[in-house]
Amino acid sequence: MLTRIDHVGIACFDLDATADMYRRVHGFEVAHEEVNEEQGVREAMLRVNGTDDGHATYLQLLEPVREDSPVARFLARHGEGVHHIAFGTGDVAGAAAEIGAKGVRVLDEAPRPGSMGSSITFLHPKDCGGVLTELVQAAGGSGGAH
Ligand code: CMX
Ligand code: CO
Repeated sequence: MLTRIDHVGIACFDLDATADMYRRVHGFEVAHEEVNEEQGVREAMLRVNGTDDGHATYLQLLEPVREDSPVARFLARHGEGVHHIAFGTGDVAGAAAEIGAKGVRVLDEAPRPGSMGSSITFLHPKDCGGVLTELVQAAGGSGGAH
């Protein structure tokens, strides 16, 4: 079951400048920053609000750390902007199996590490109305802090 919007991923060329814009214009602060080598990104999580499953909704700013990464390819083709939407679930492997059984391409054989100790997997945008879709299980399972 998908229970919340975990984050909206936004591709940018300059993470620090984009985070500054969100601080100045929207009043959002960076709650967390990390490099995910496997995904090829430096990312900043801007917490927007808490959700009624005990977790939260974020903006995820993404700056590529190598040219052969999905975010670098996206920026080259489309420029800066919304890259993906991520839904939260208490069971990412179960949700991916359930959705995969409906004929949607799941892009990872097994969940991979995501932001803040979460487990993530992606659904192909061509099977989701043109939207690259991520499923996220927060660290500590369905009831833990995110
Ligand atoms: N949203 C919507 N459509 C997208 C897209 C996106 N983010 N990225 C690519 N596409 C579309 C392209 O427009 C293209 O469509 P057309 O054939 O109609 O032109 C098609 O998908 C293939 O594009 P591509 O440039 O060949 O794309 P890639 O080789 O990068 O493959 C995808 C696309 C989705 C399989 C790949 O980006 C992927 O595996 N993504 C998952 C991992 C990821 O994005 N990680 C970064 C985020 C990490 C995080 O959130 O923590
Ligand atoms: Co994401």
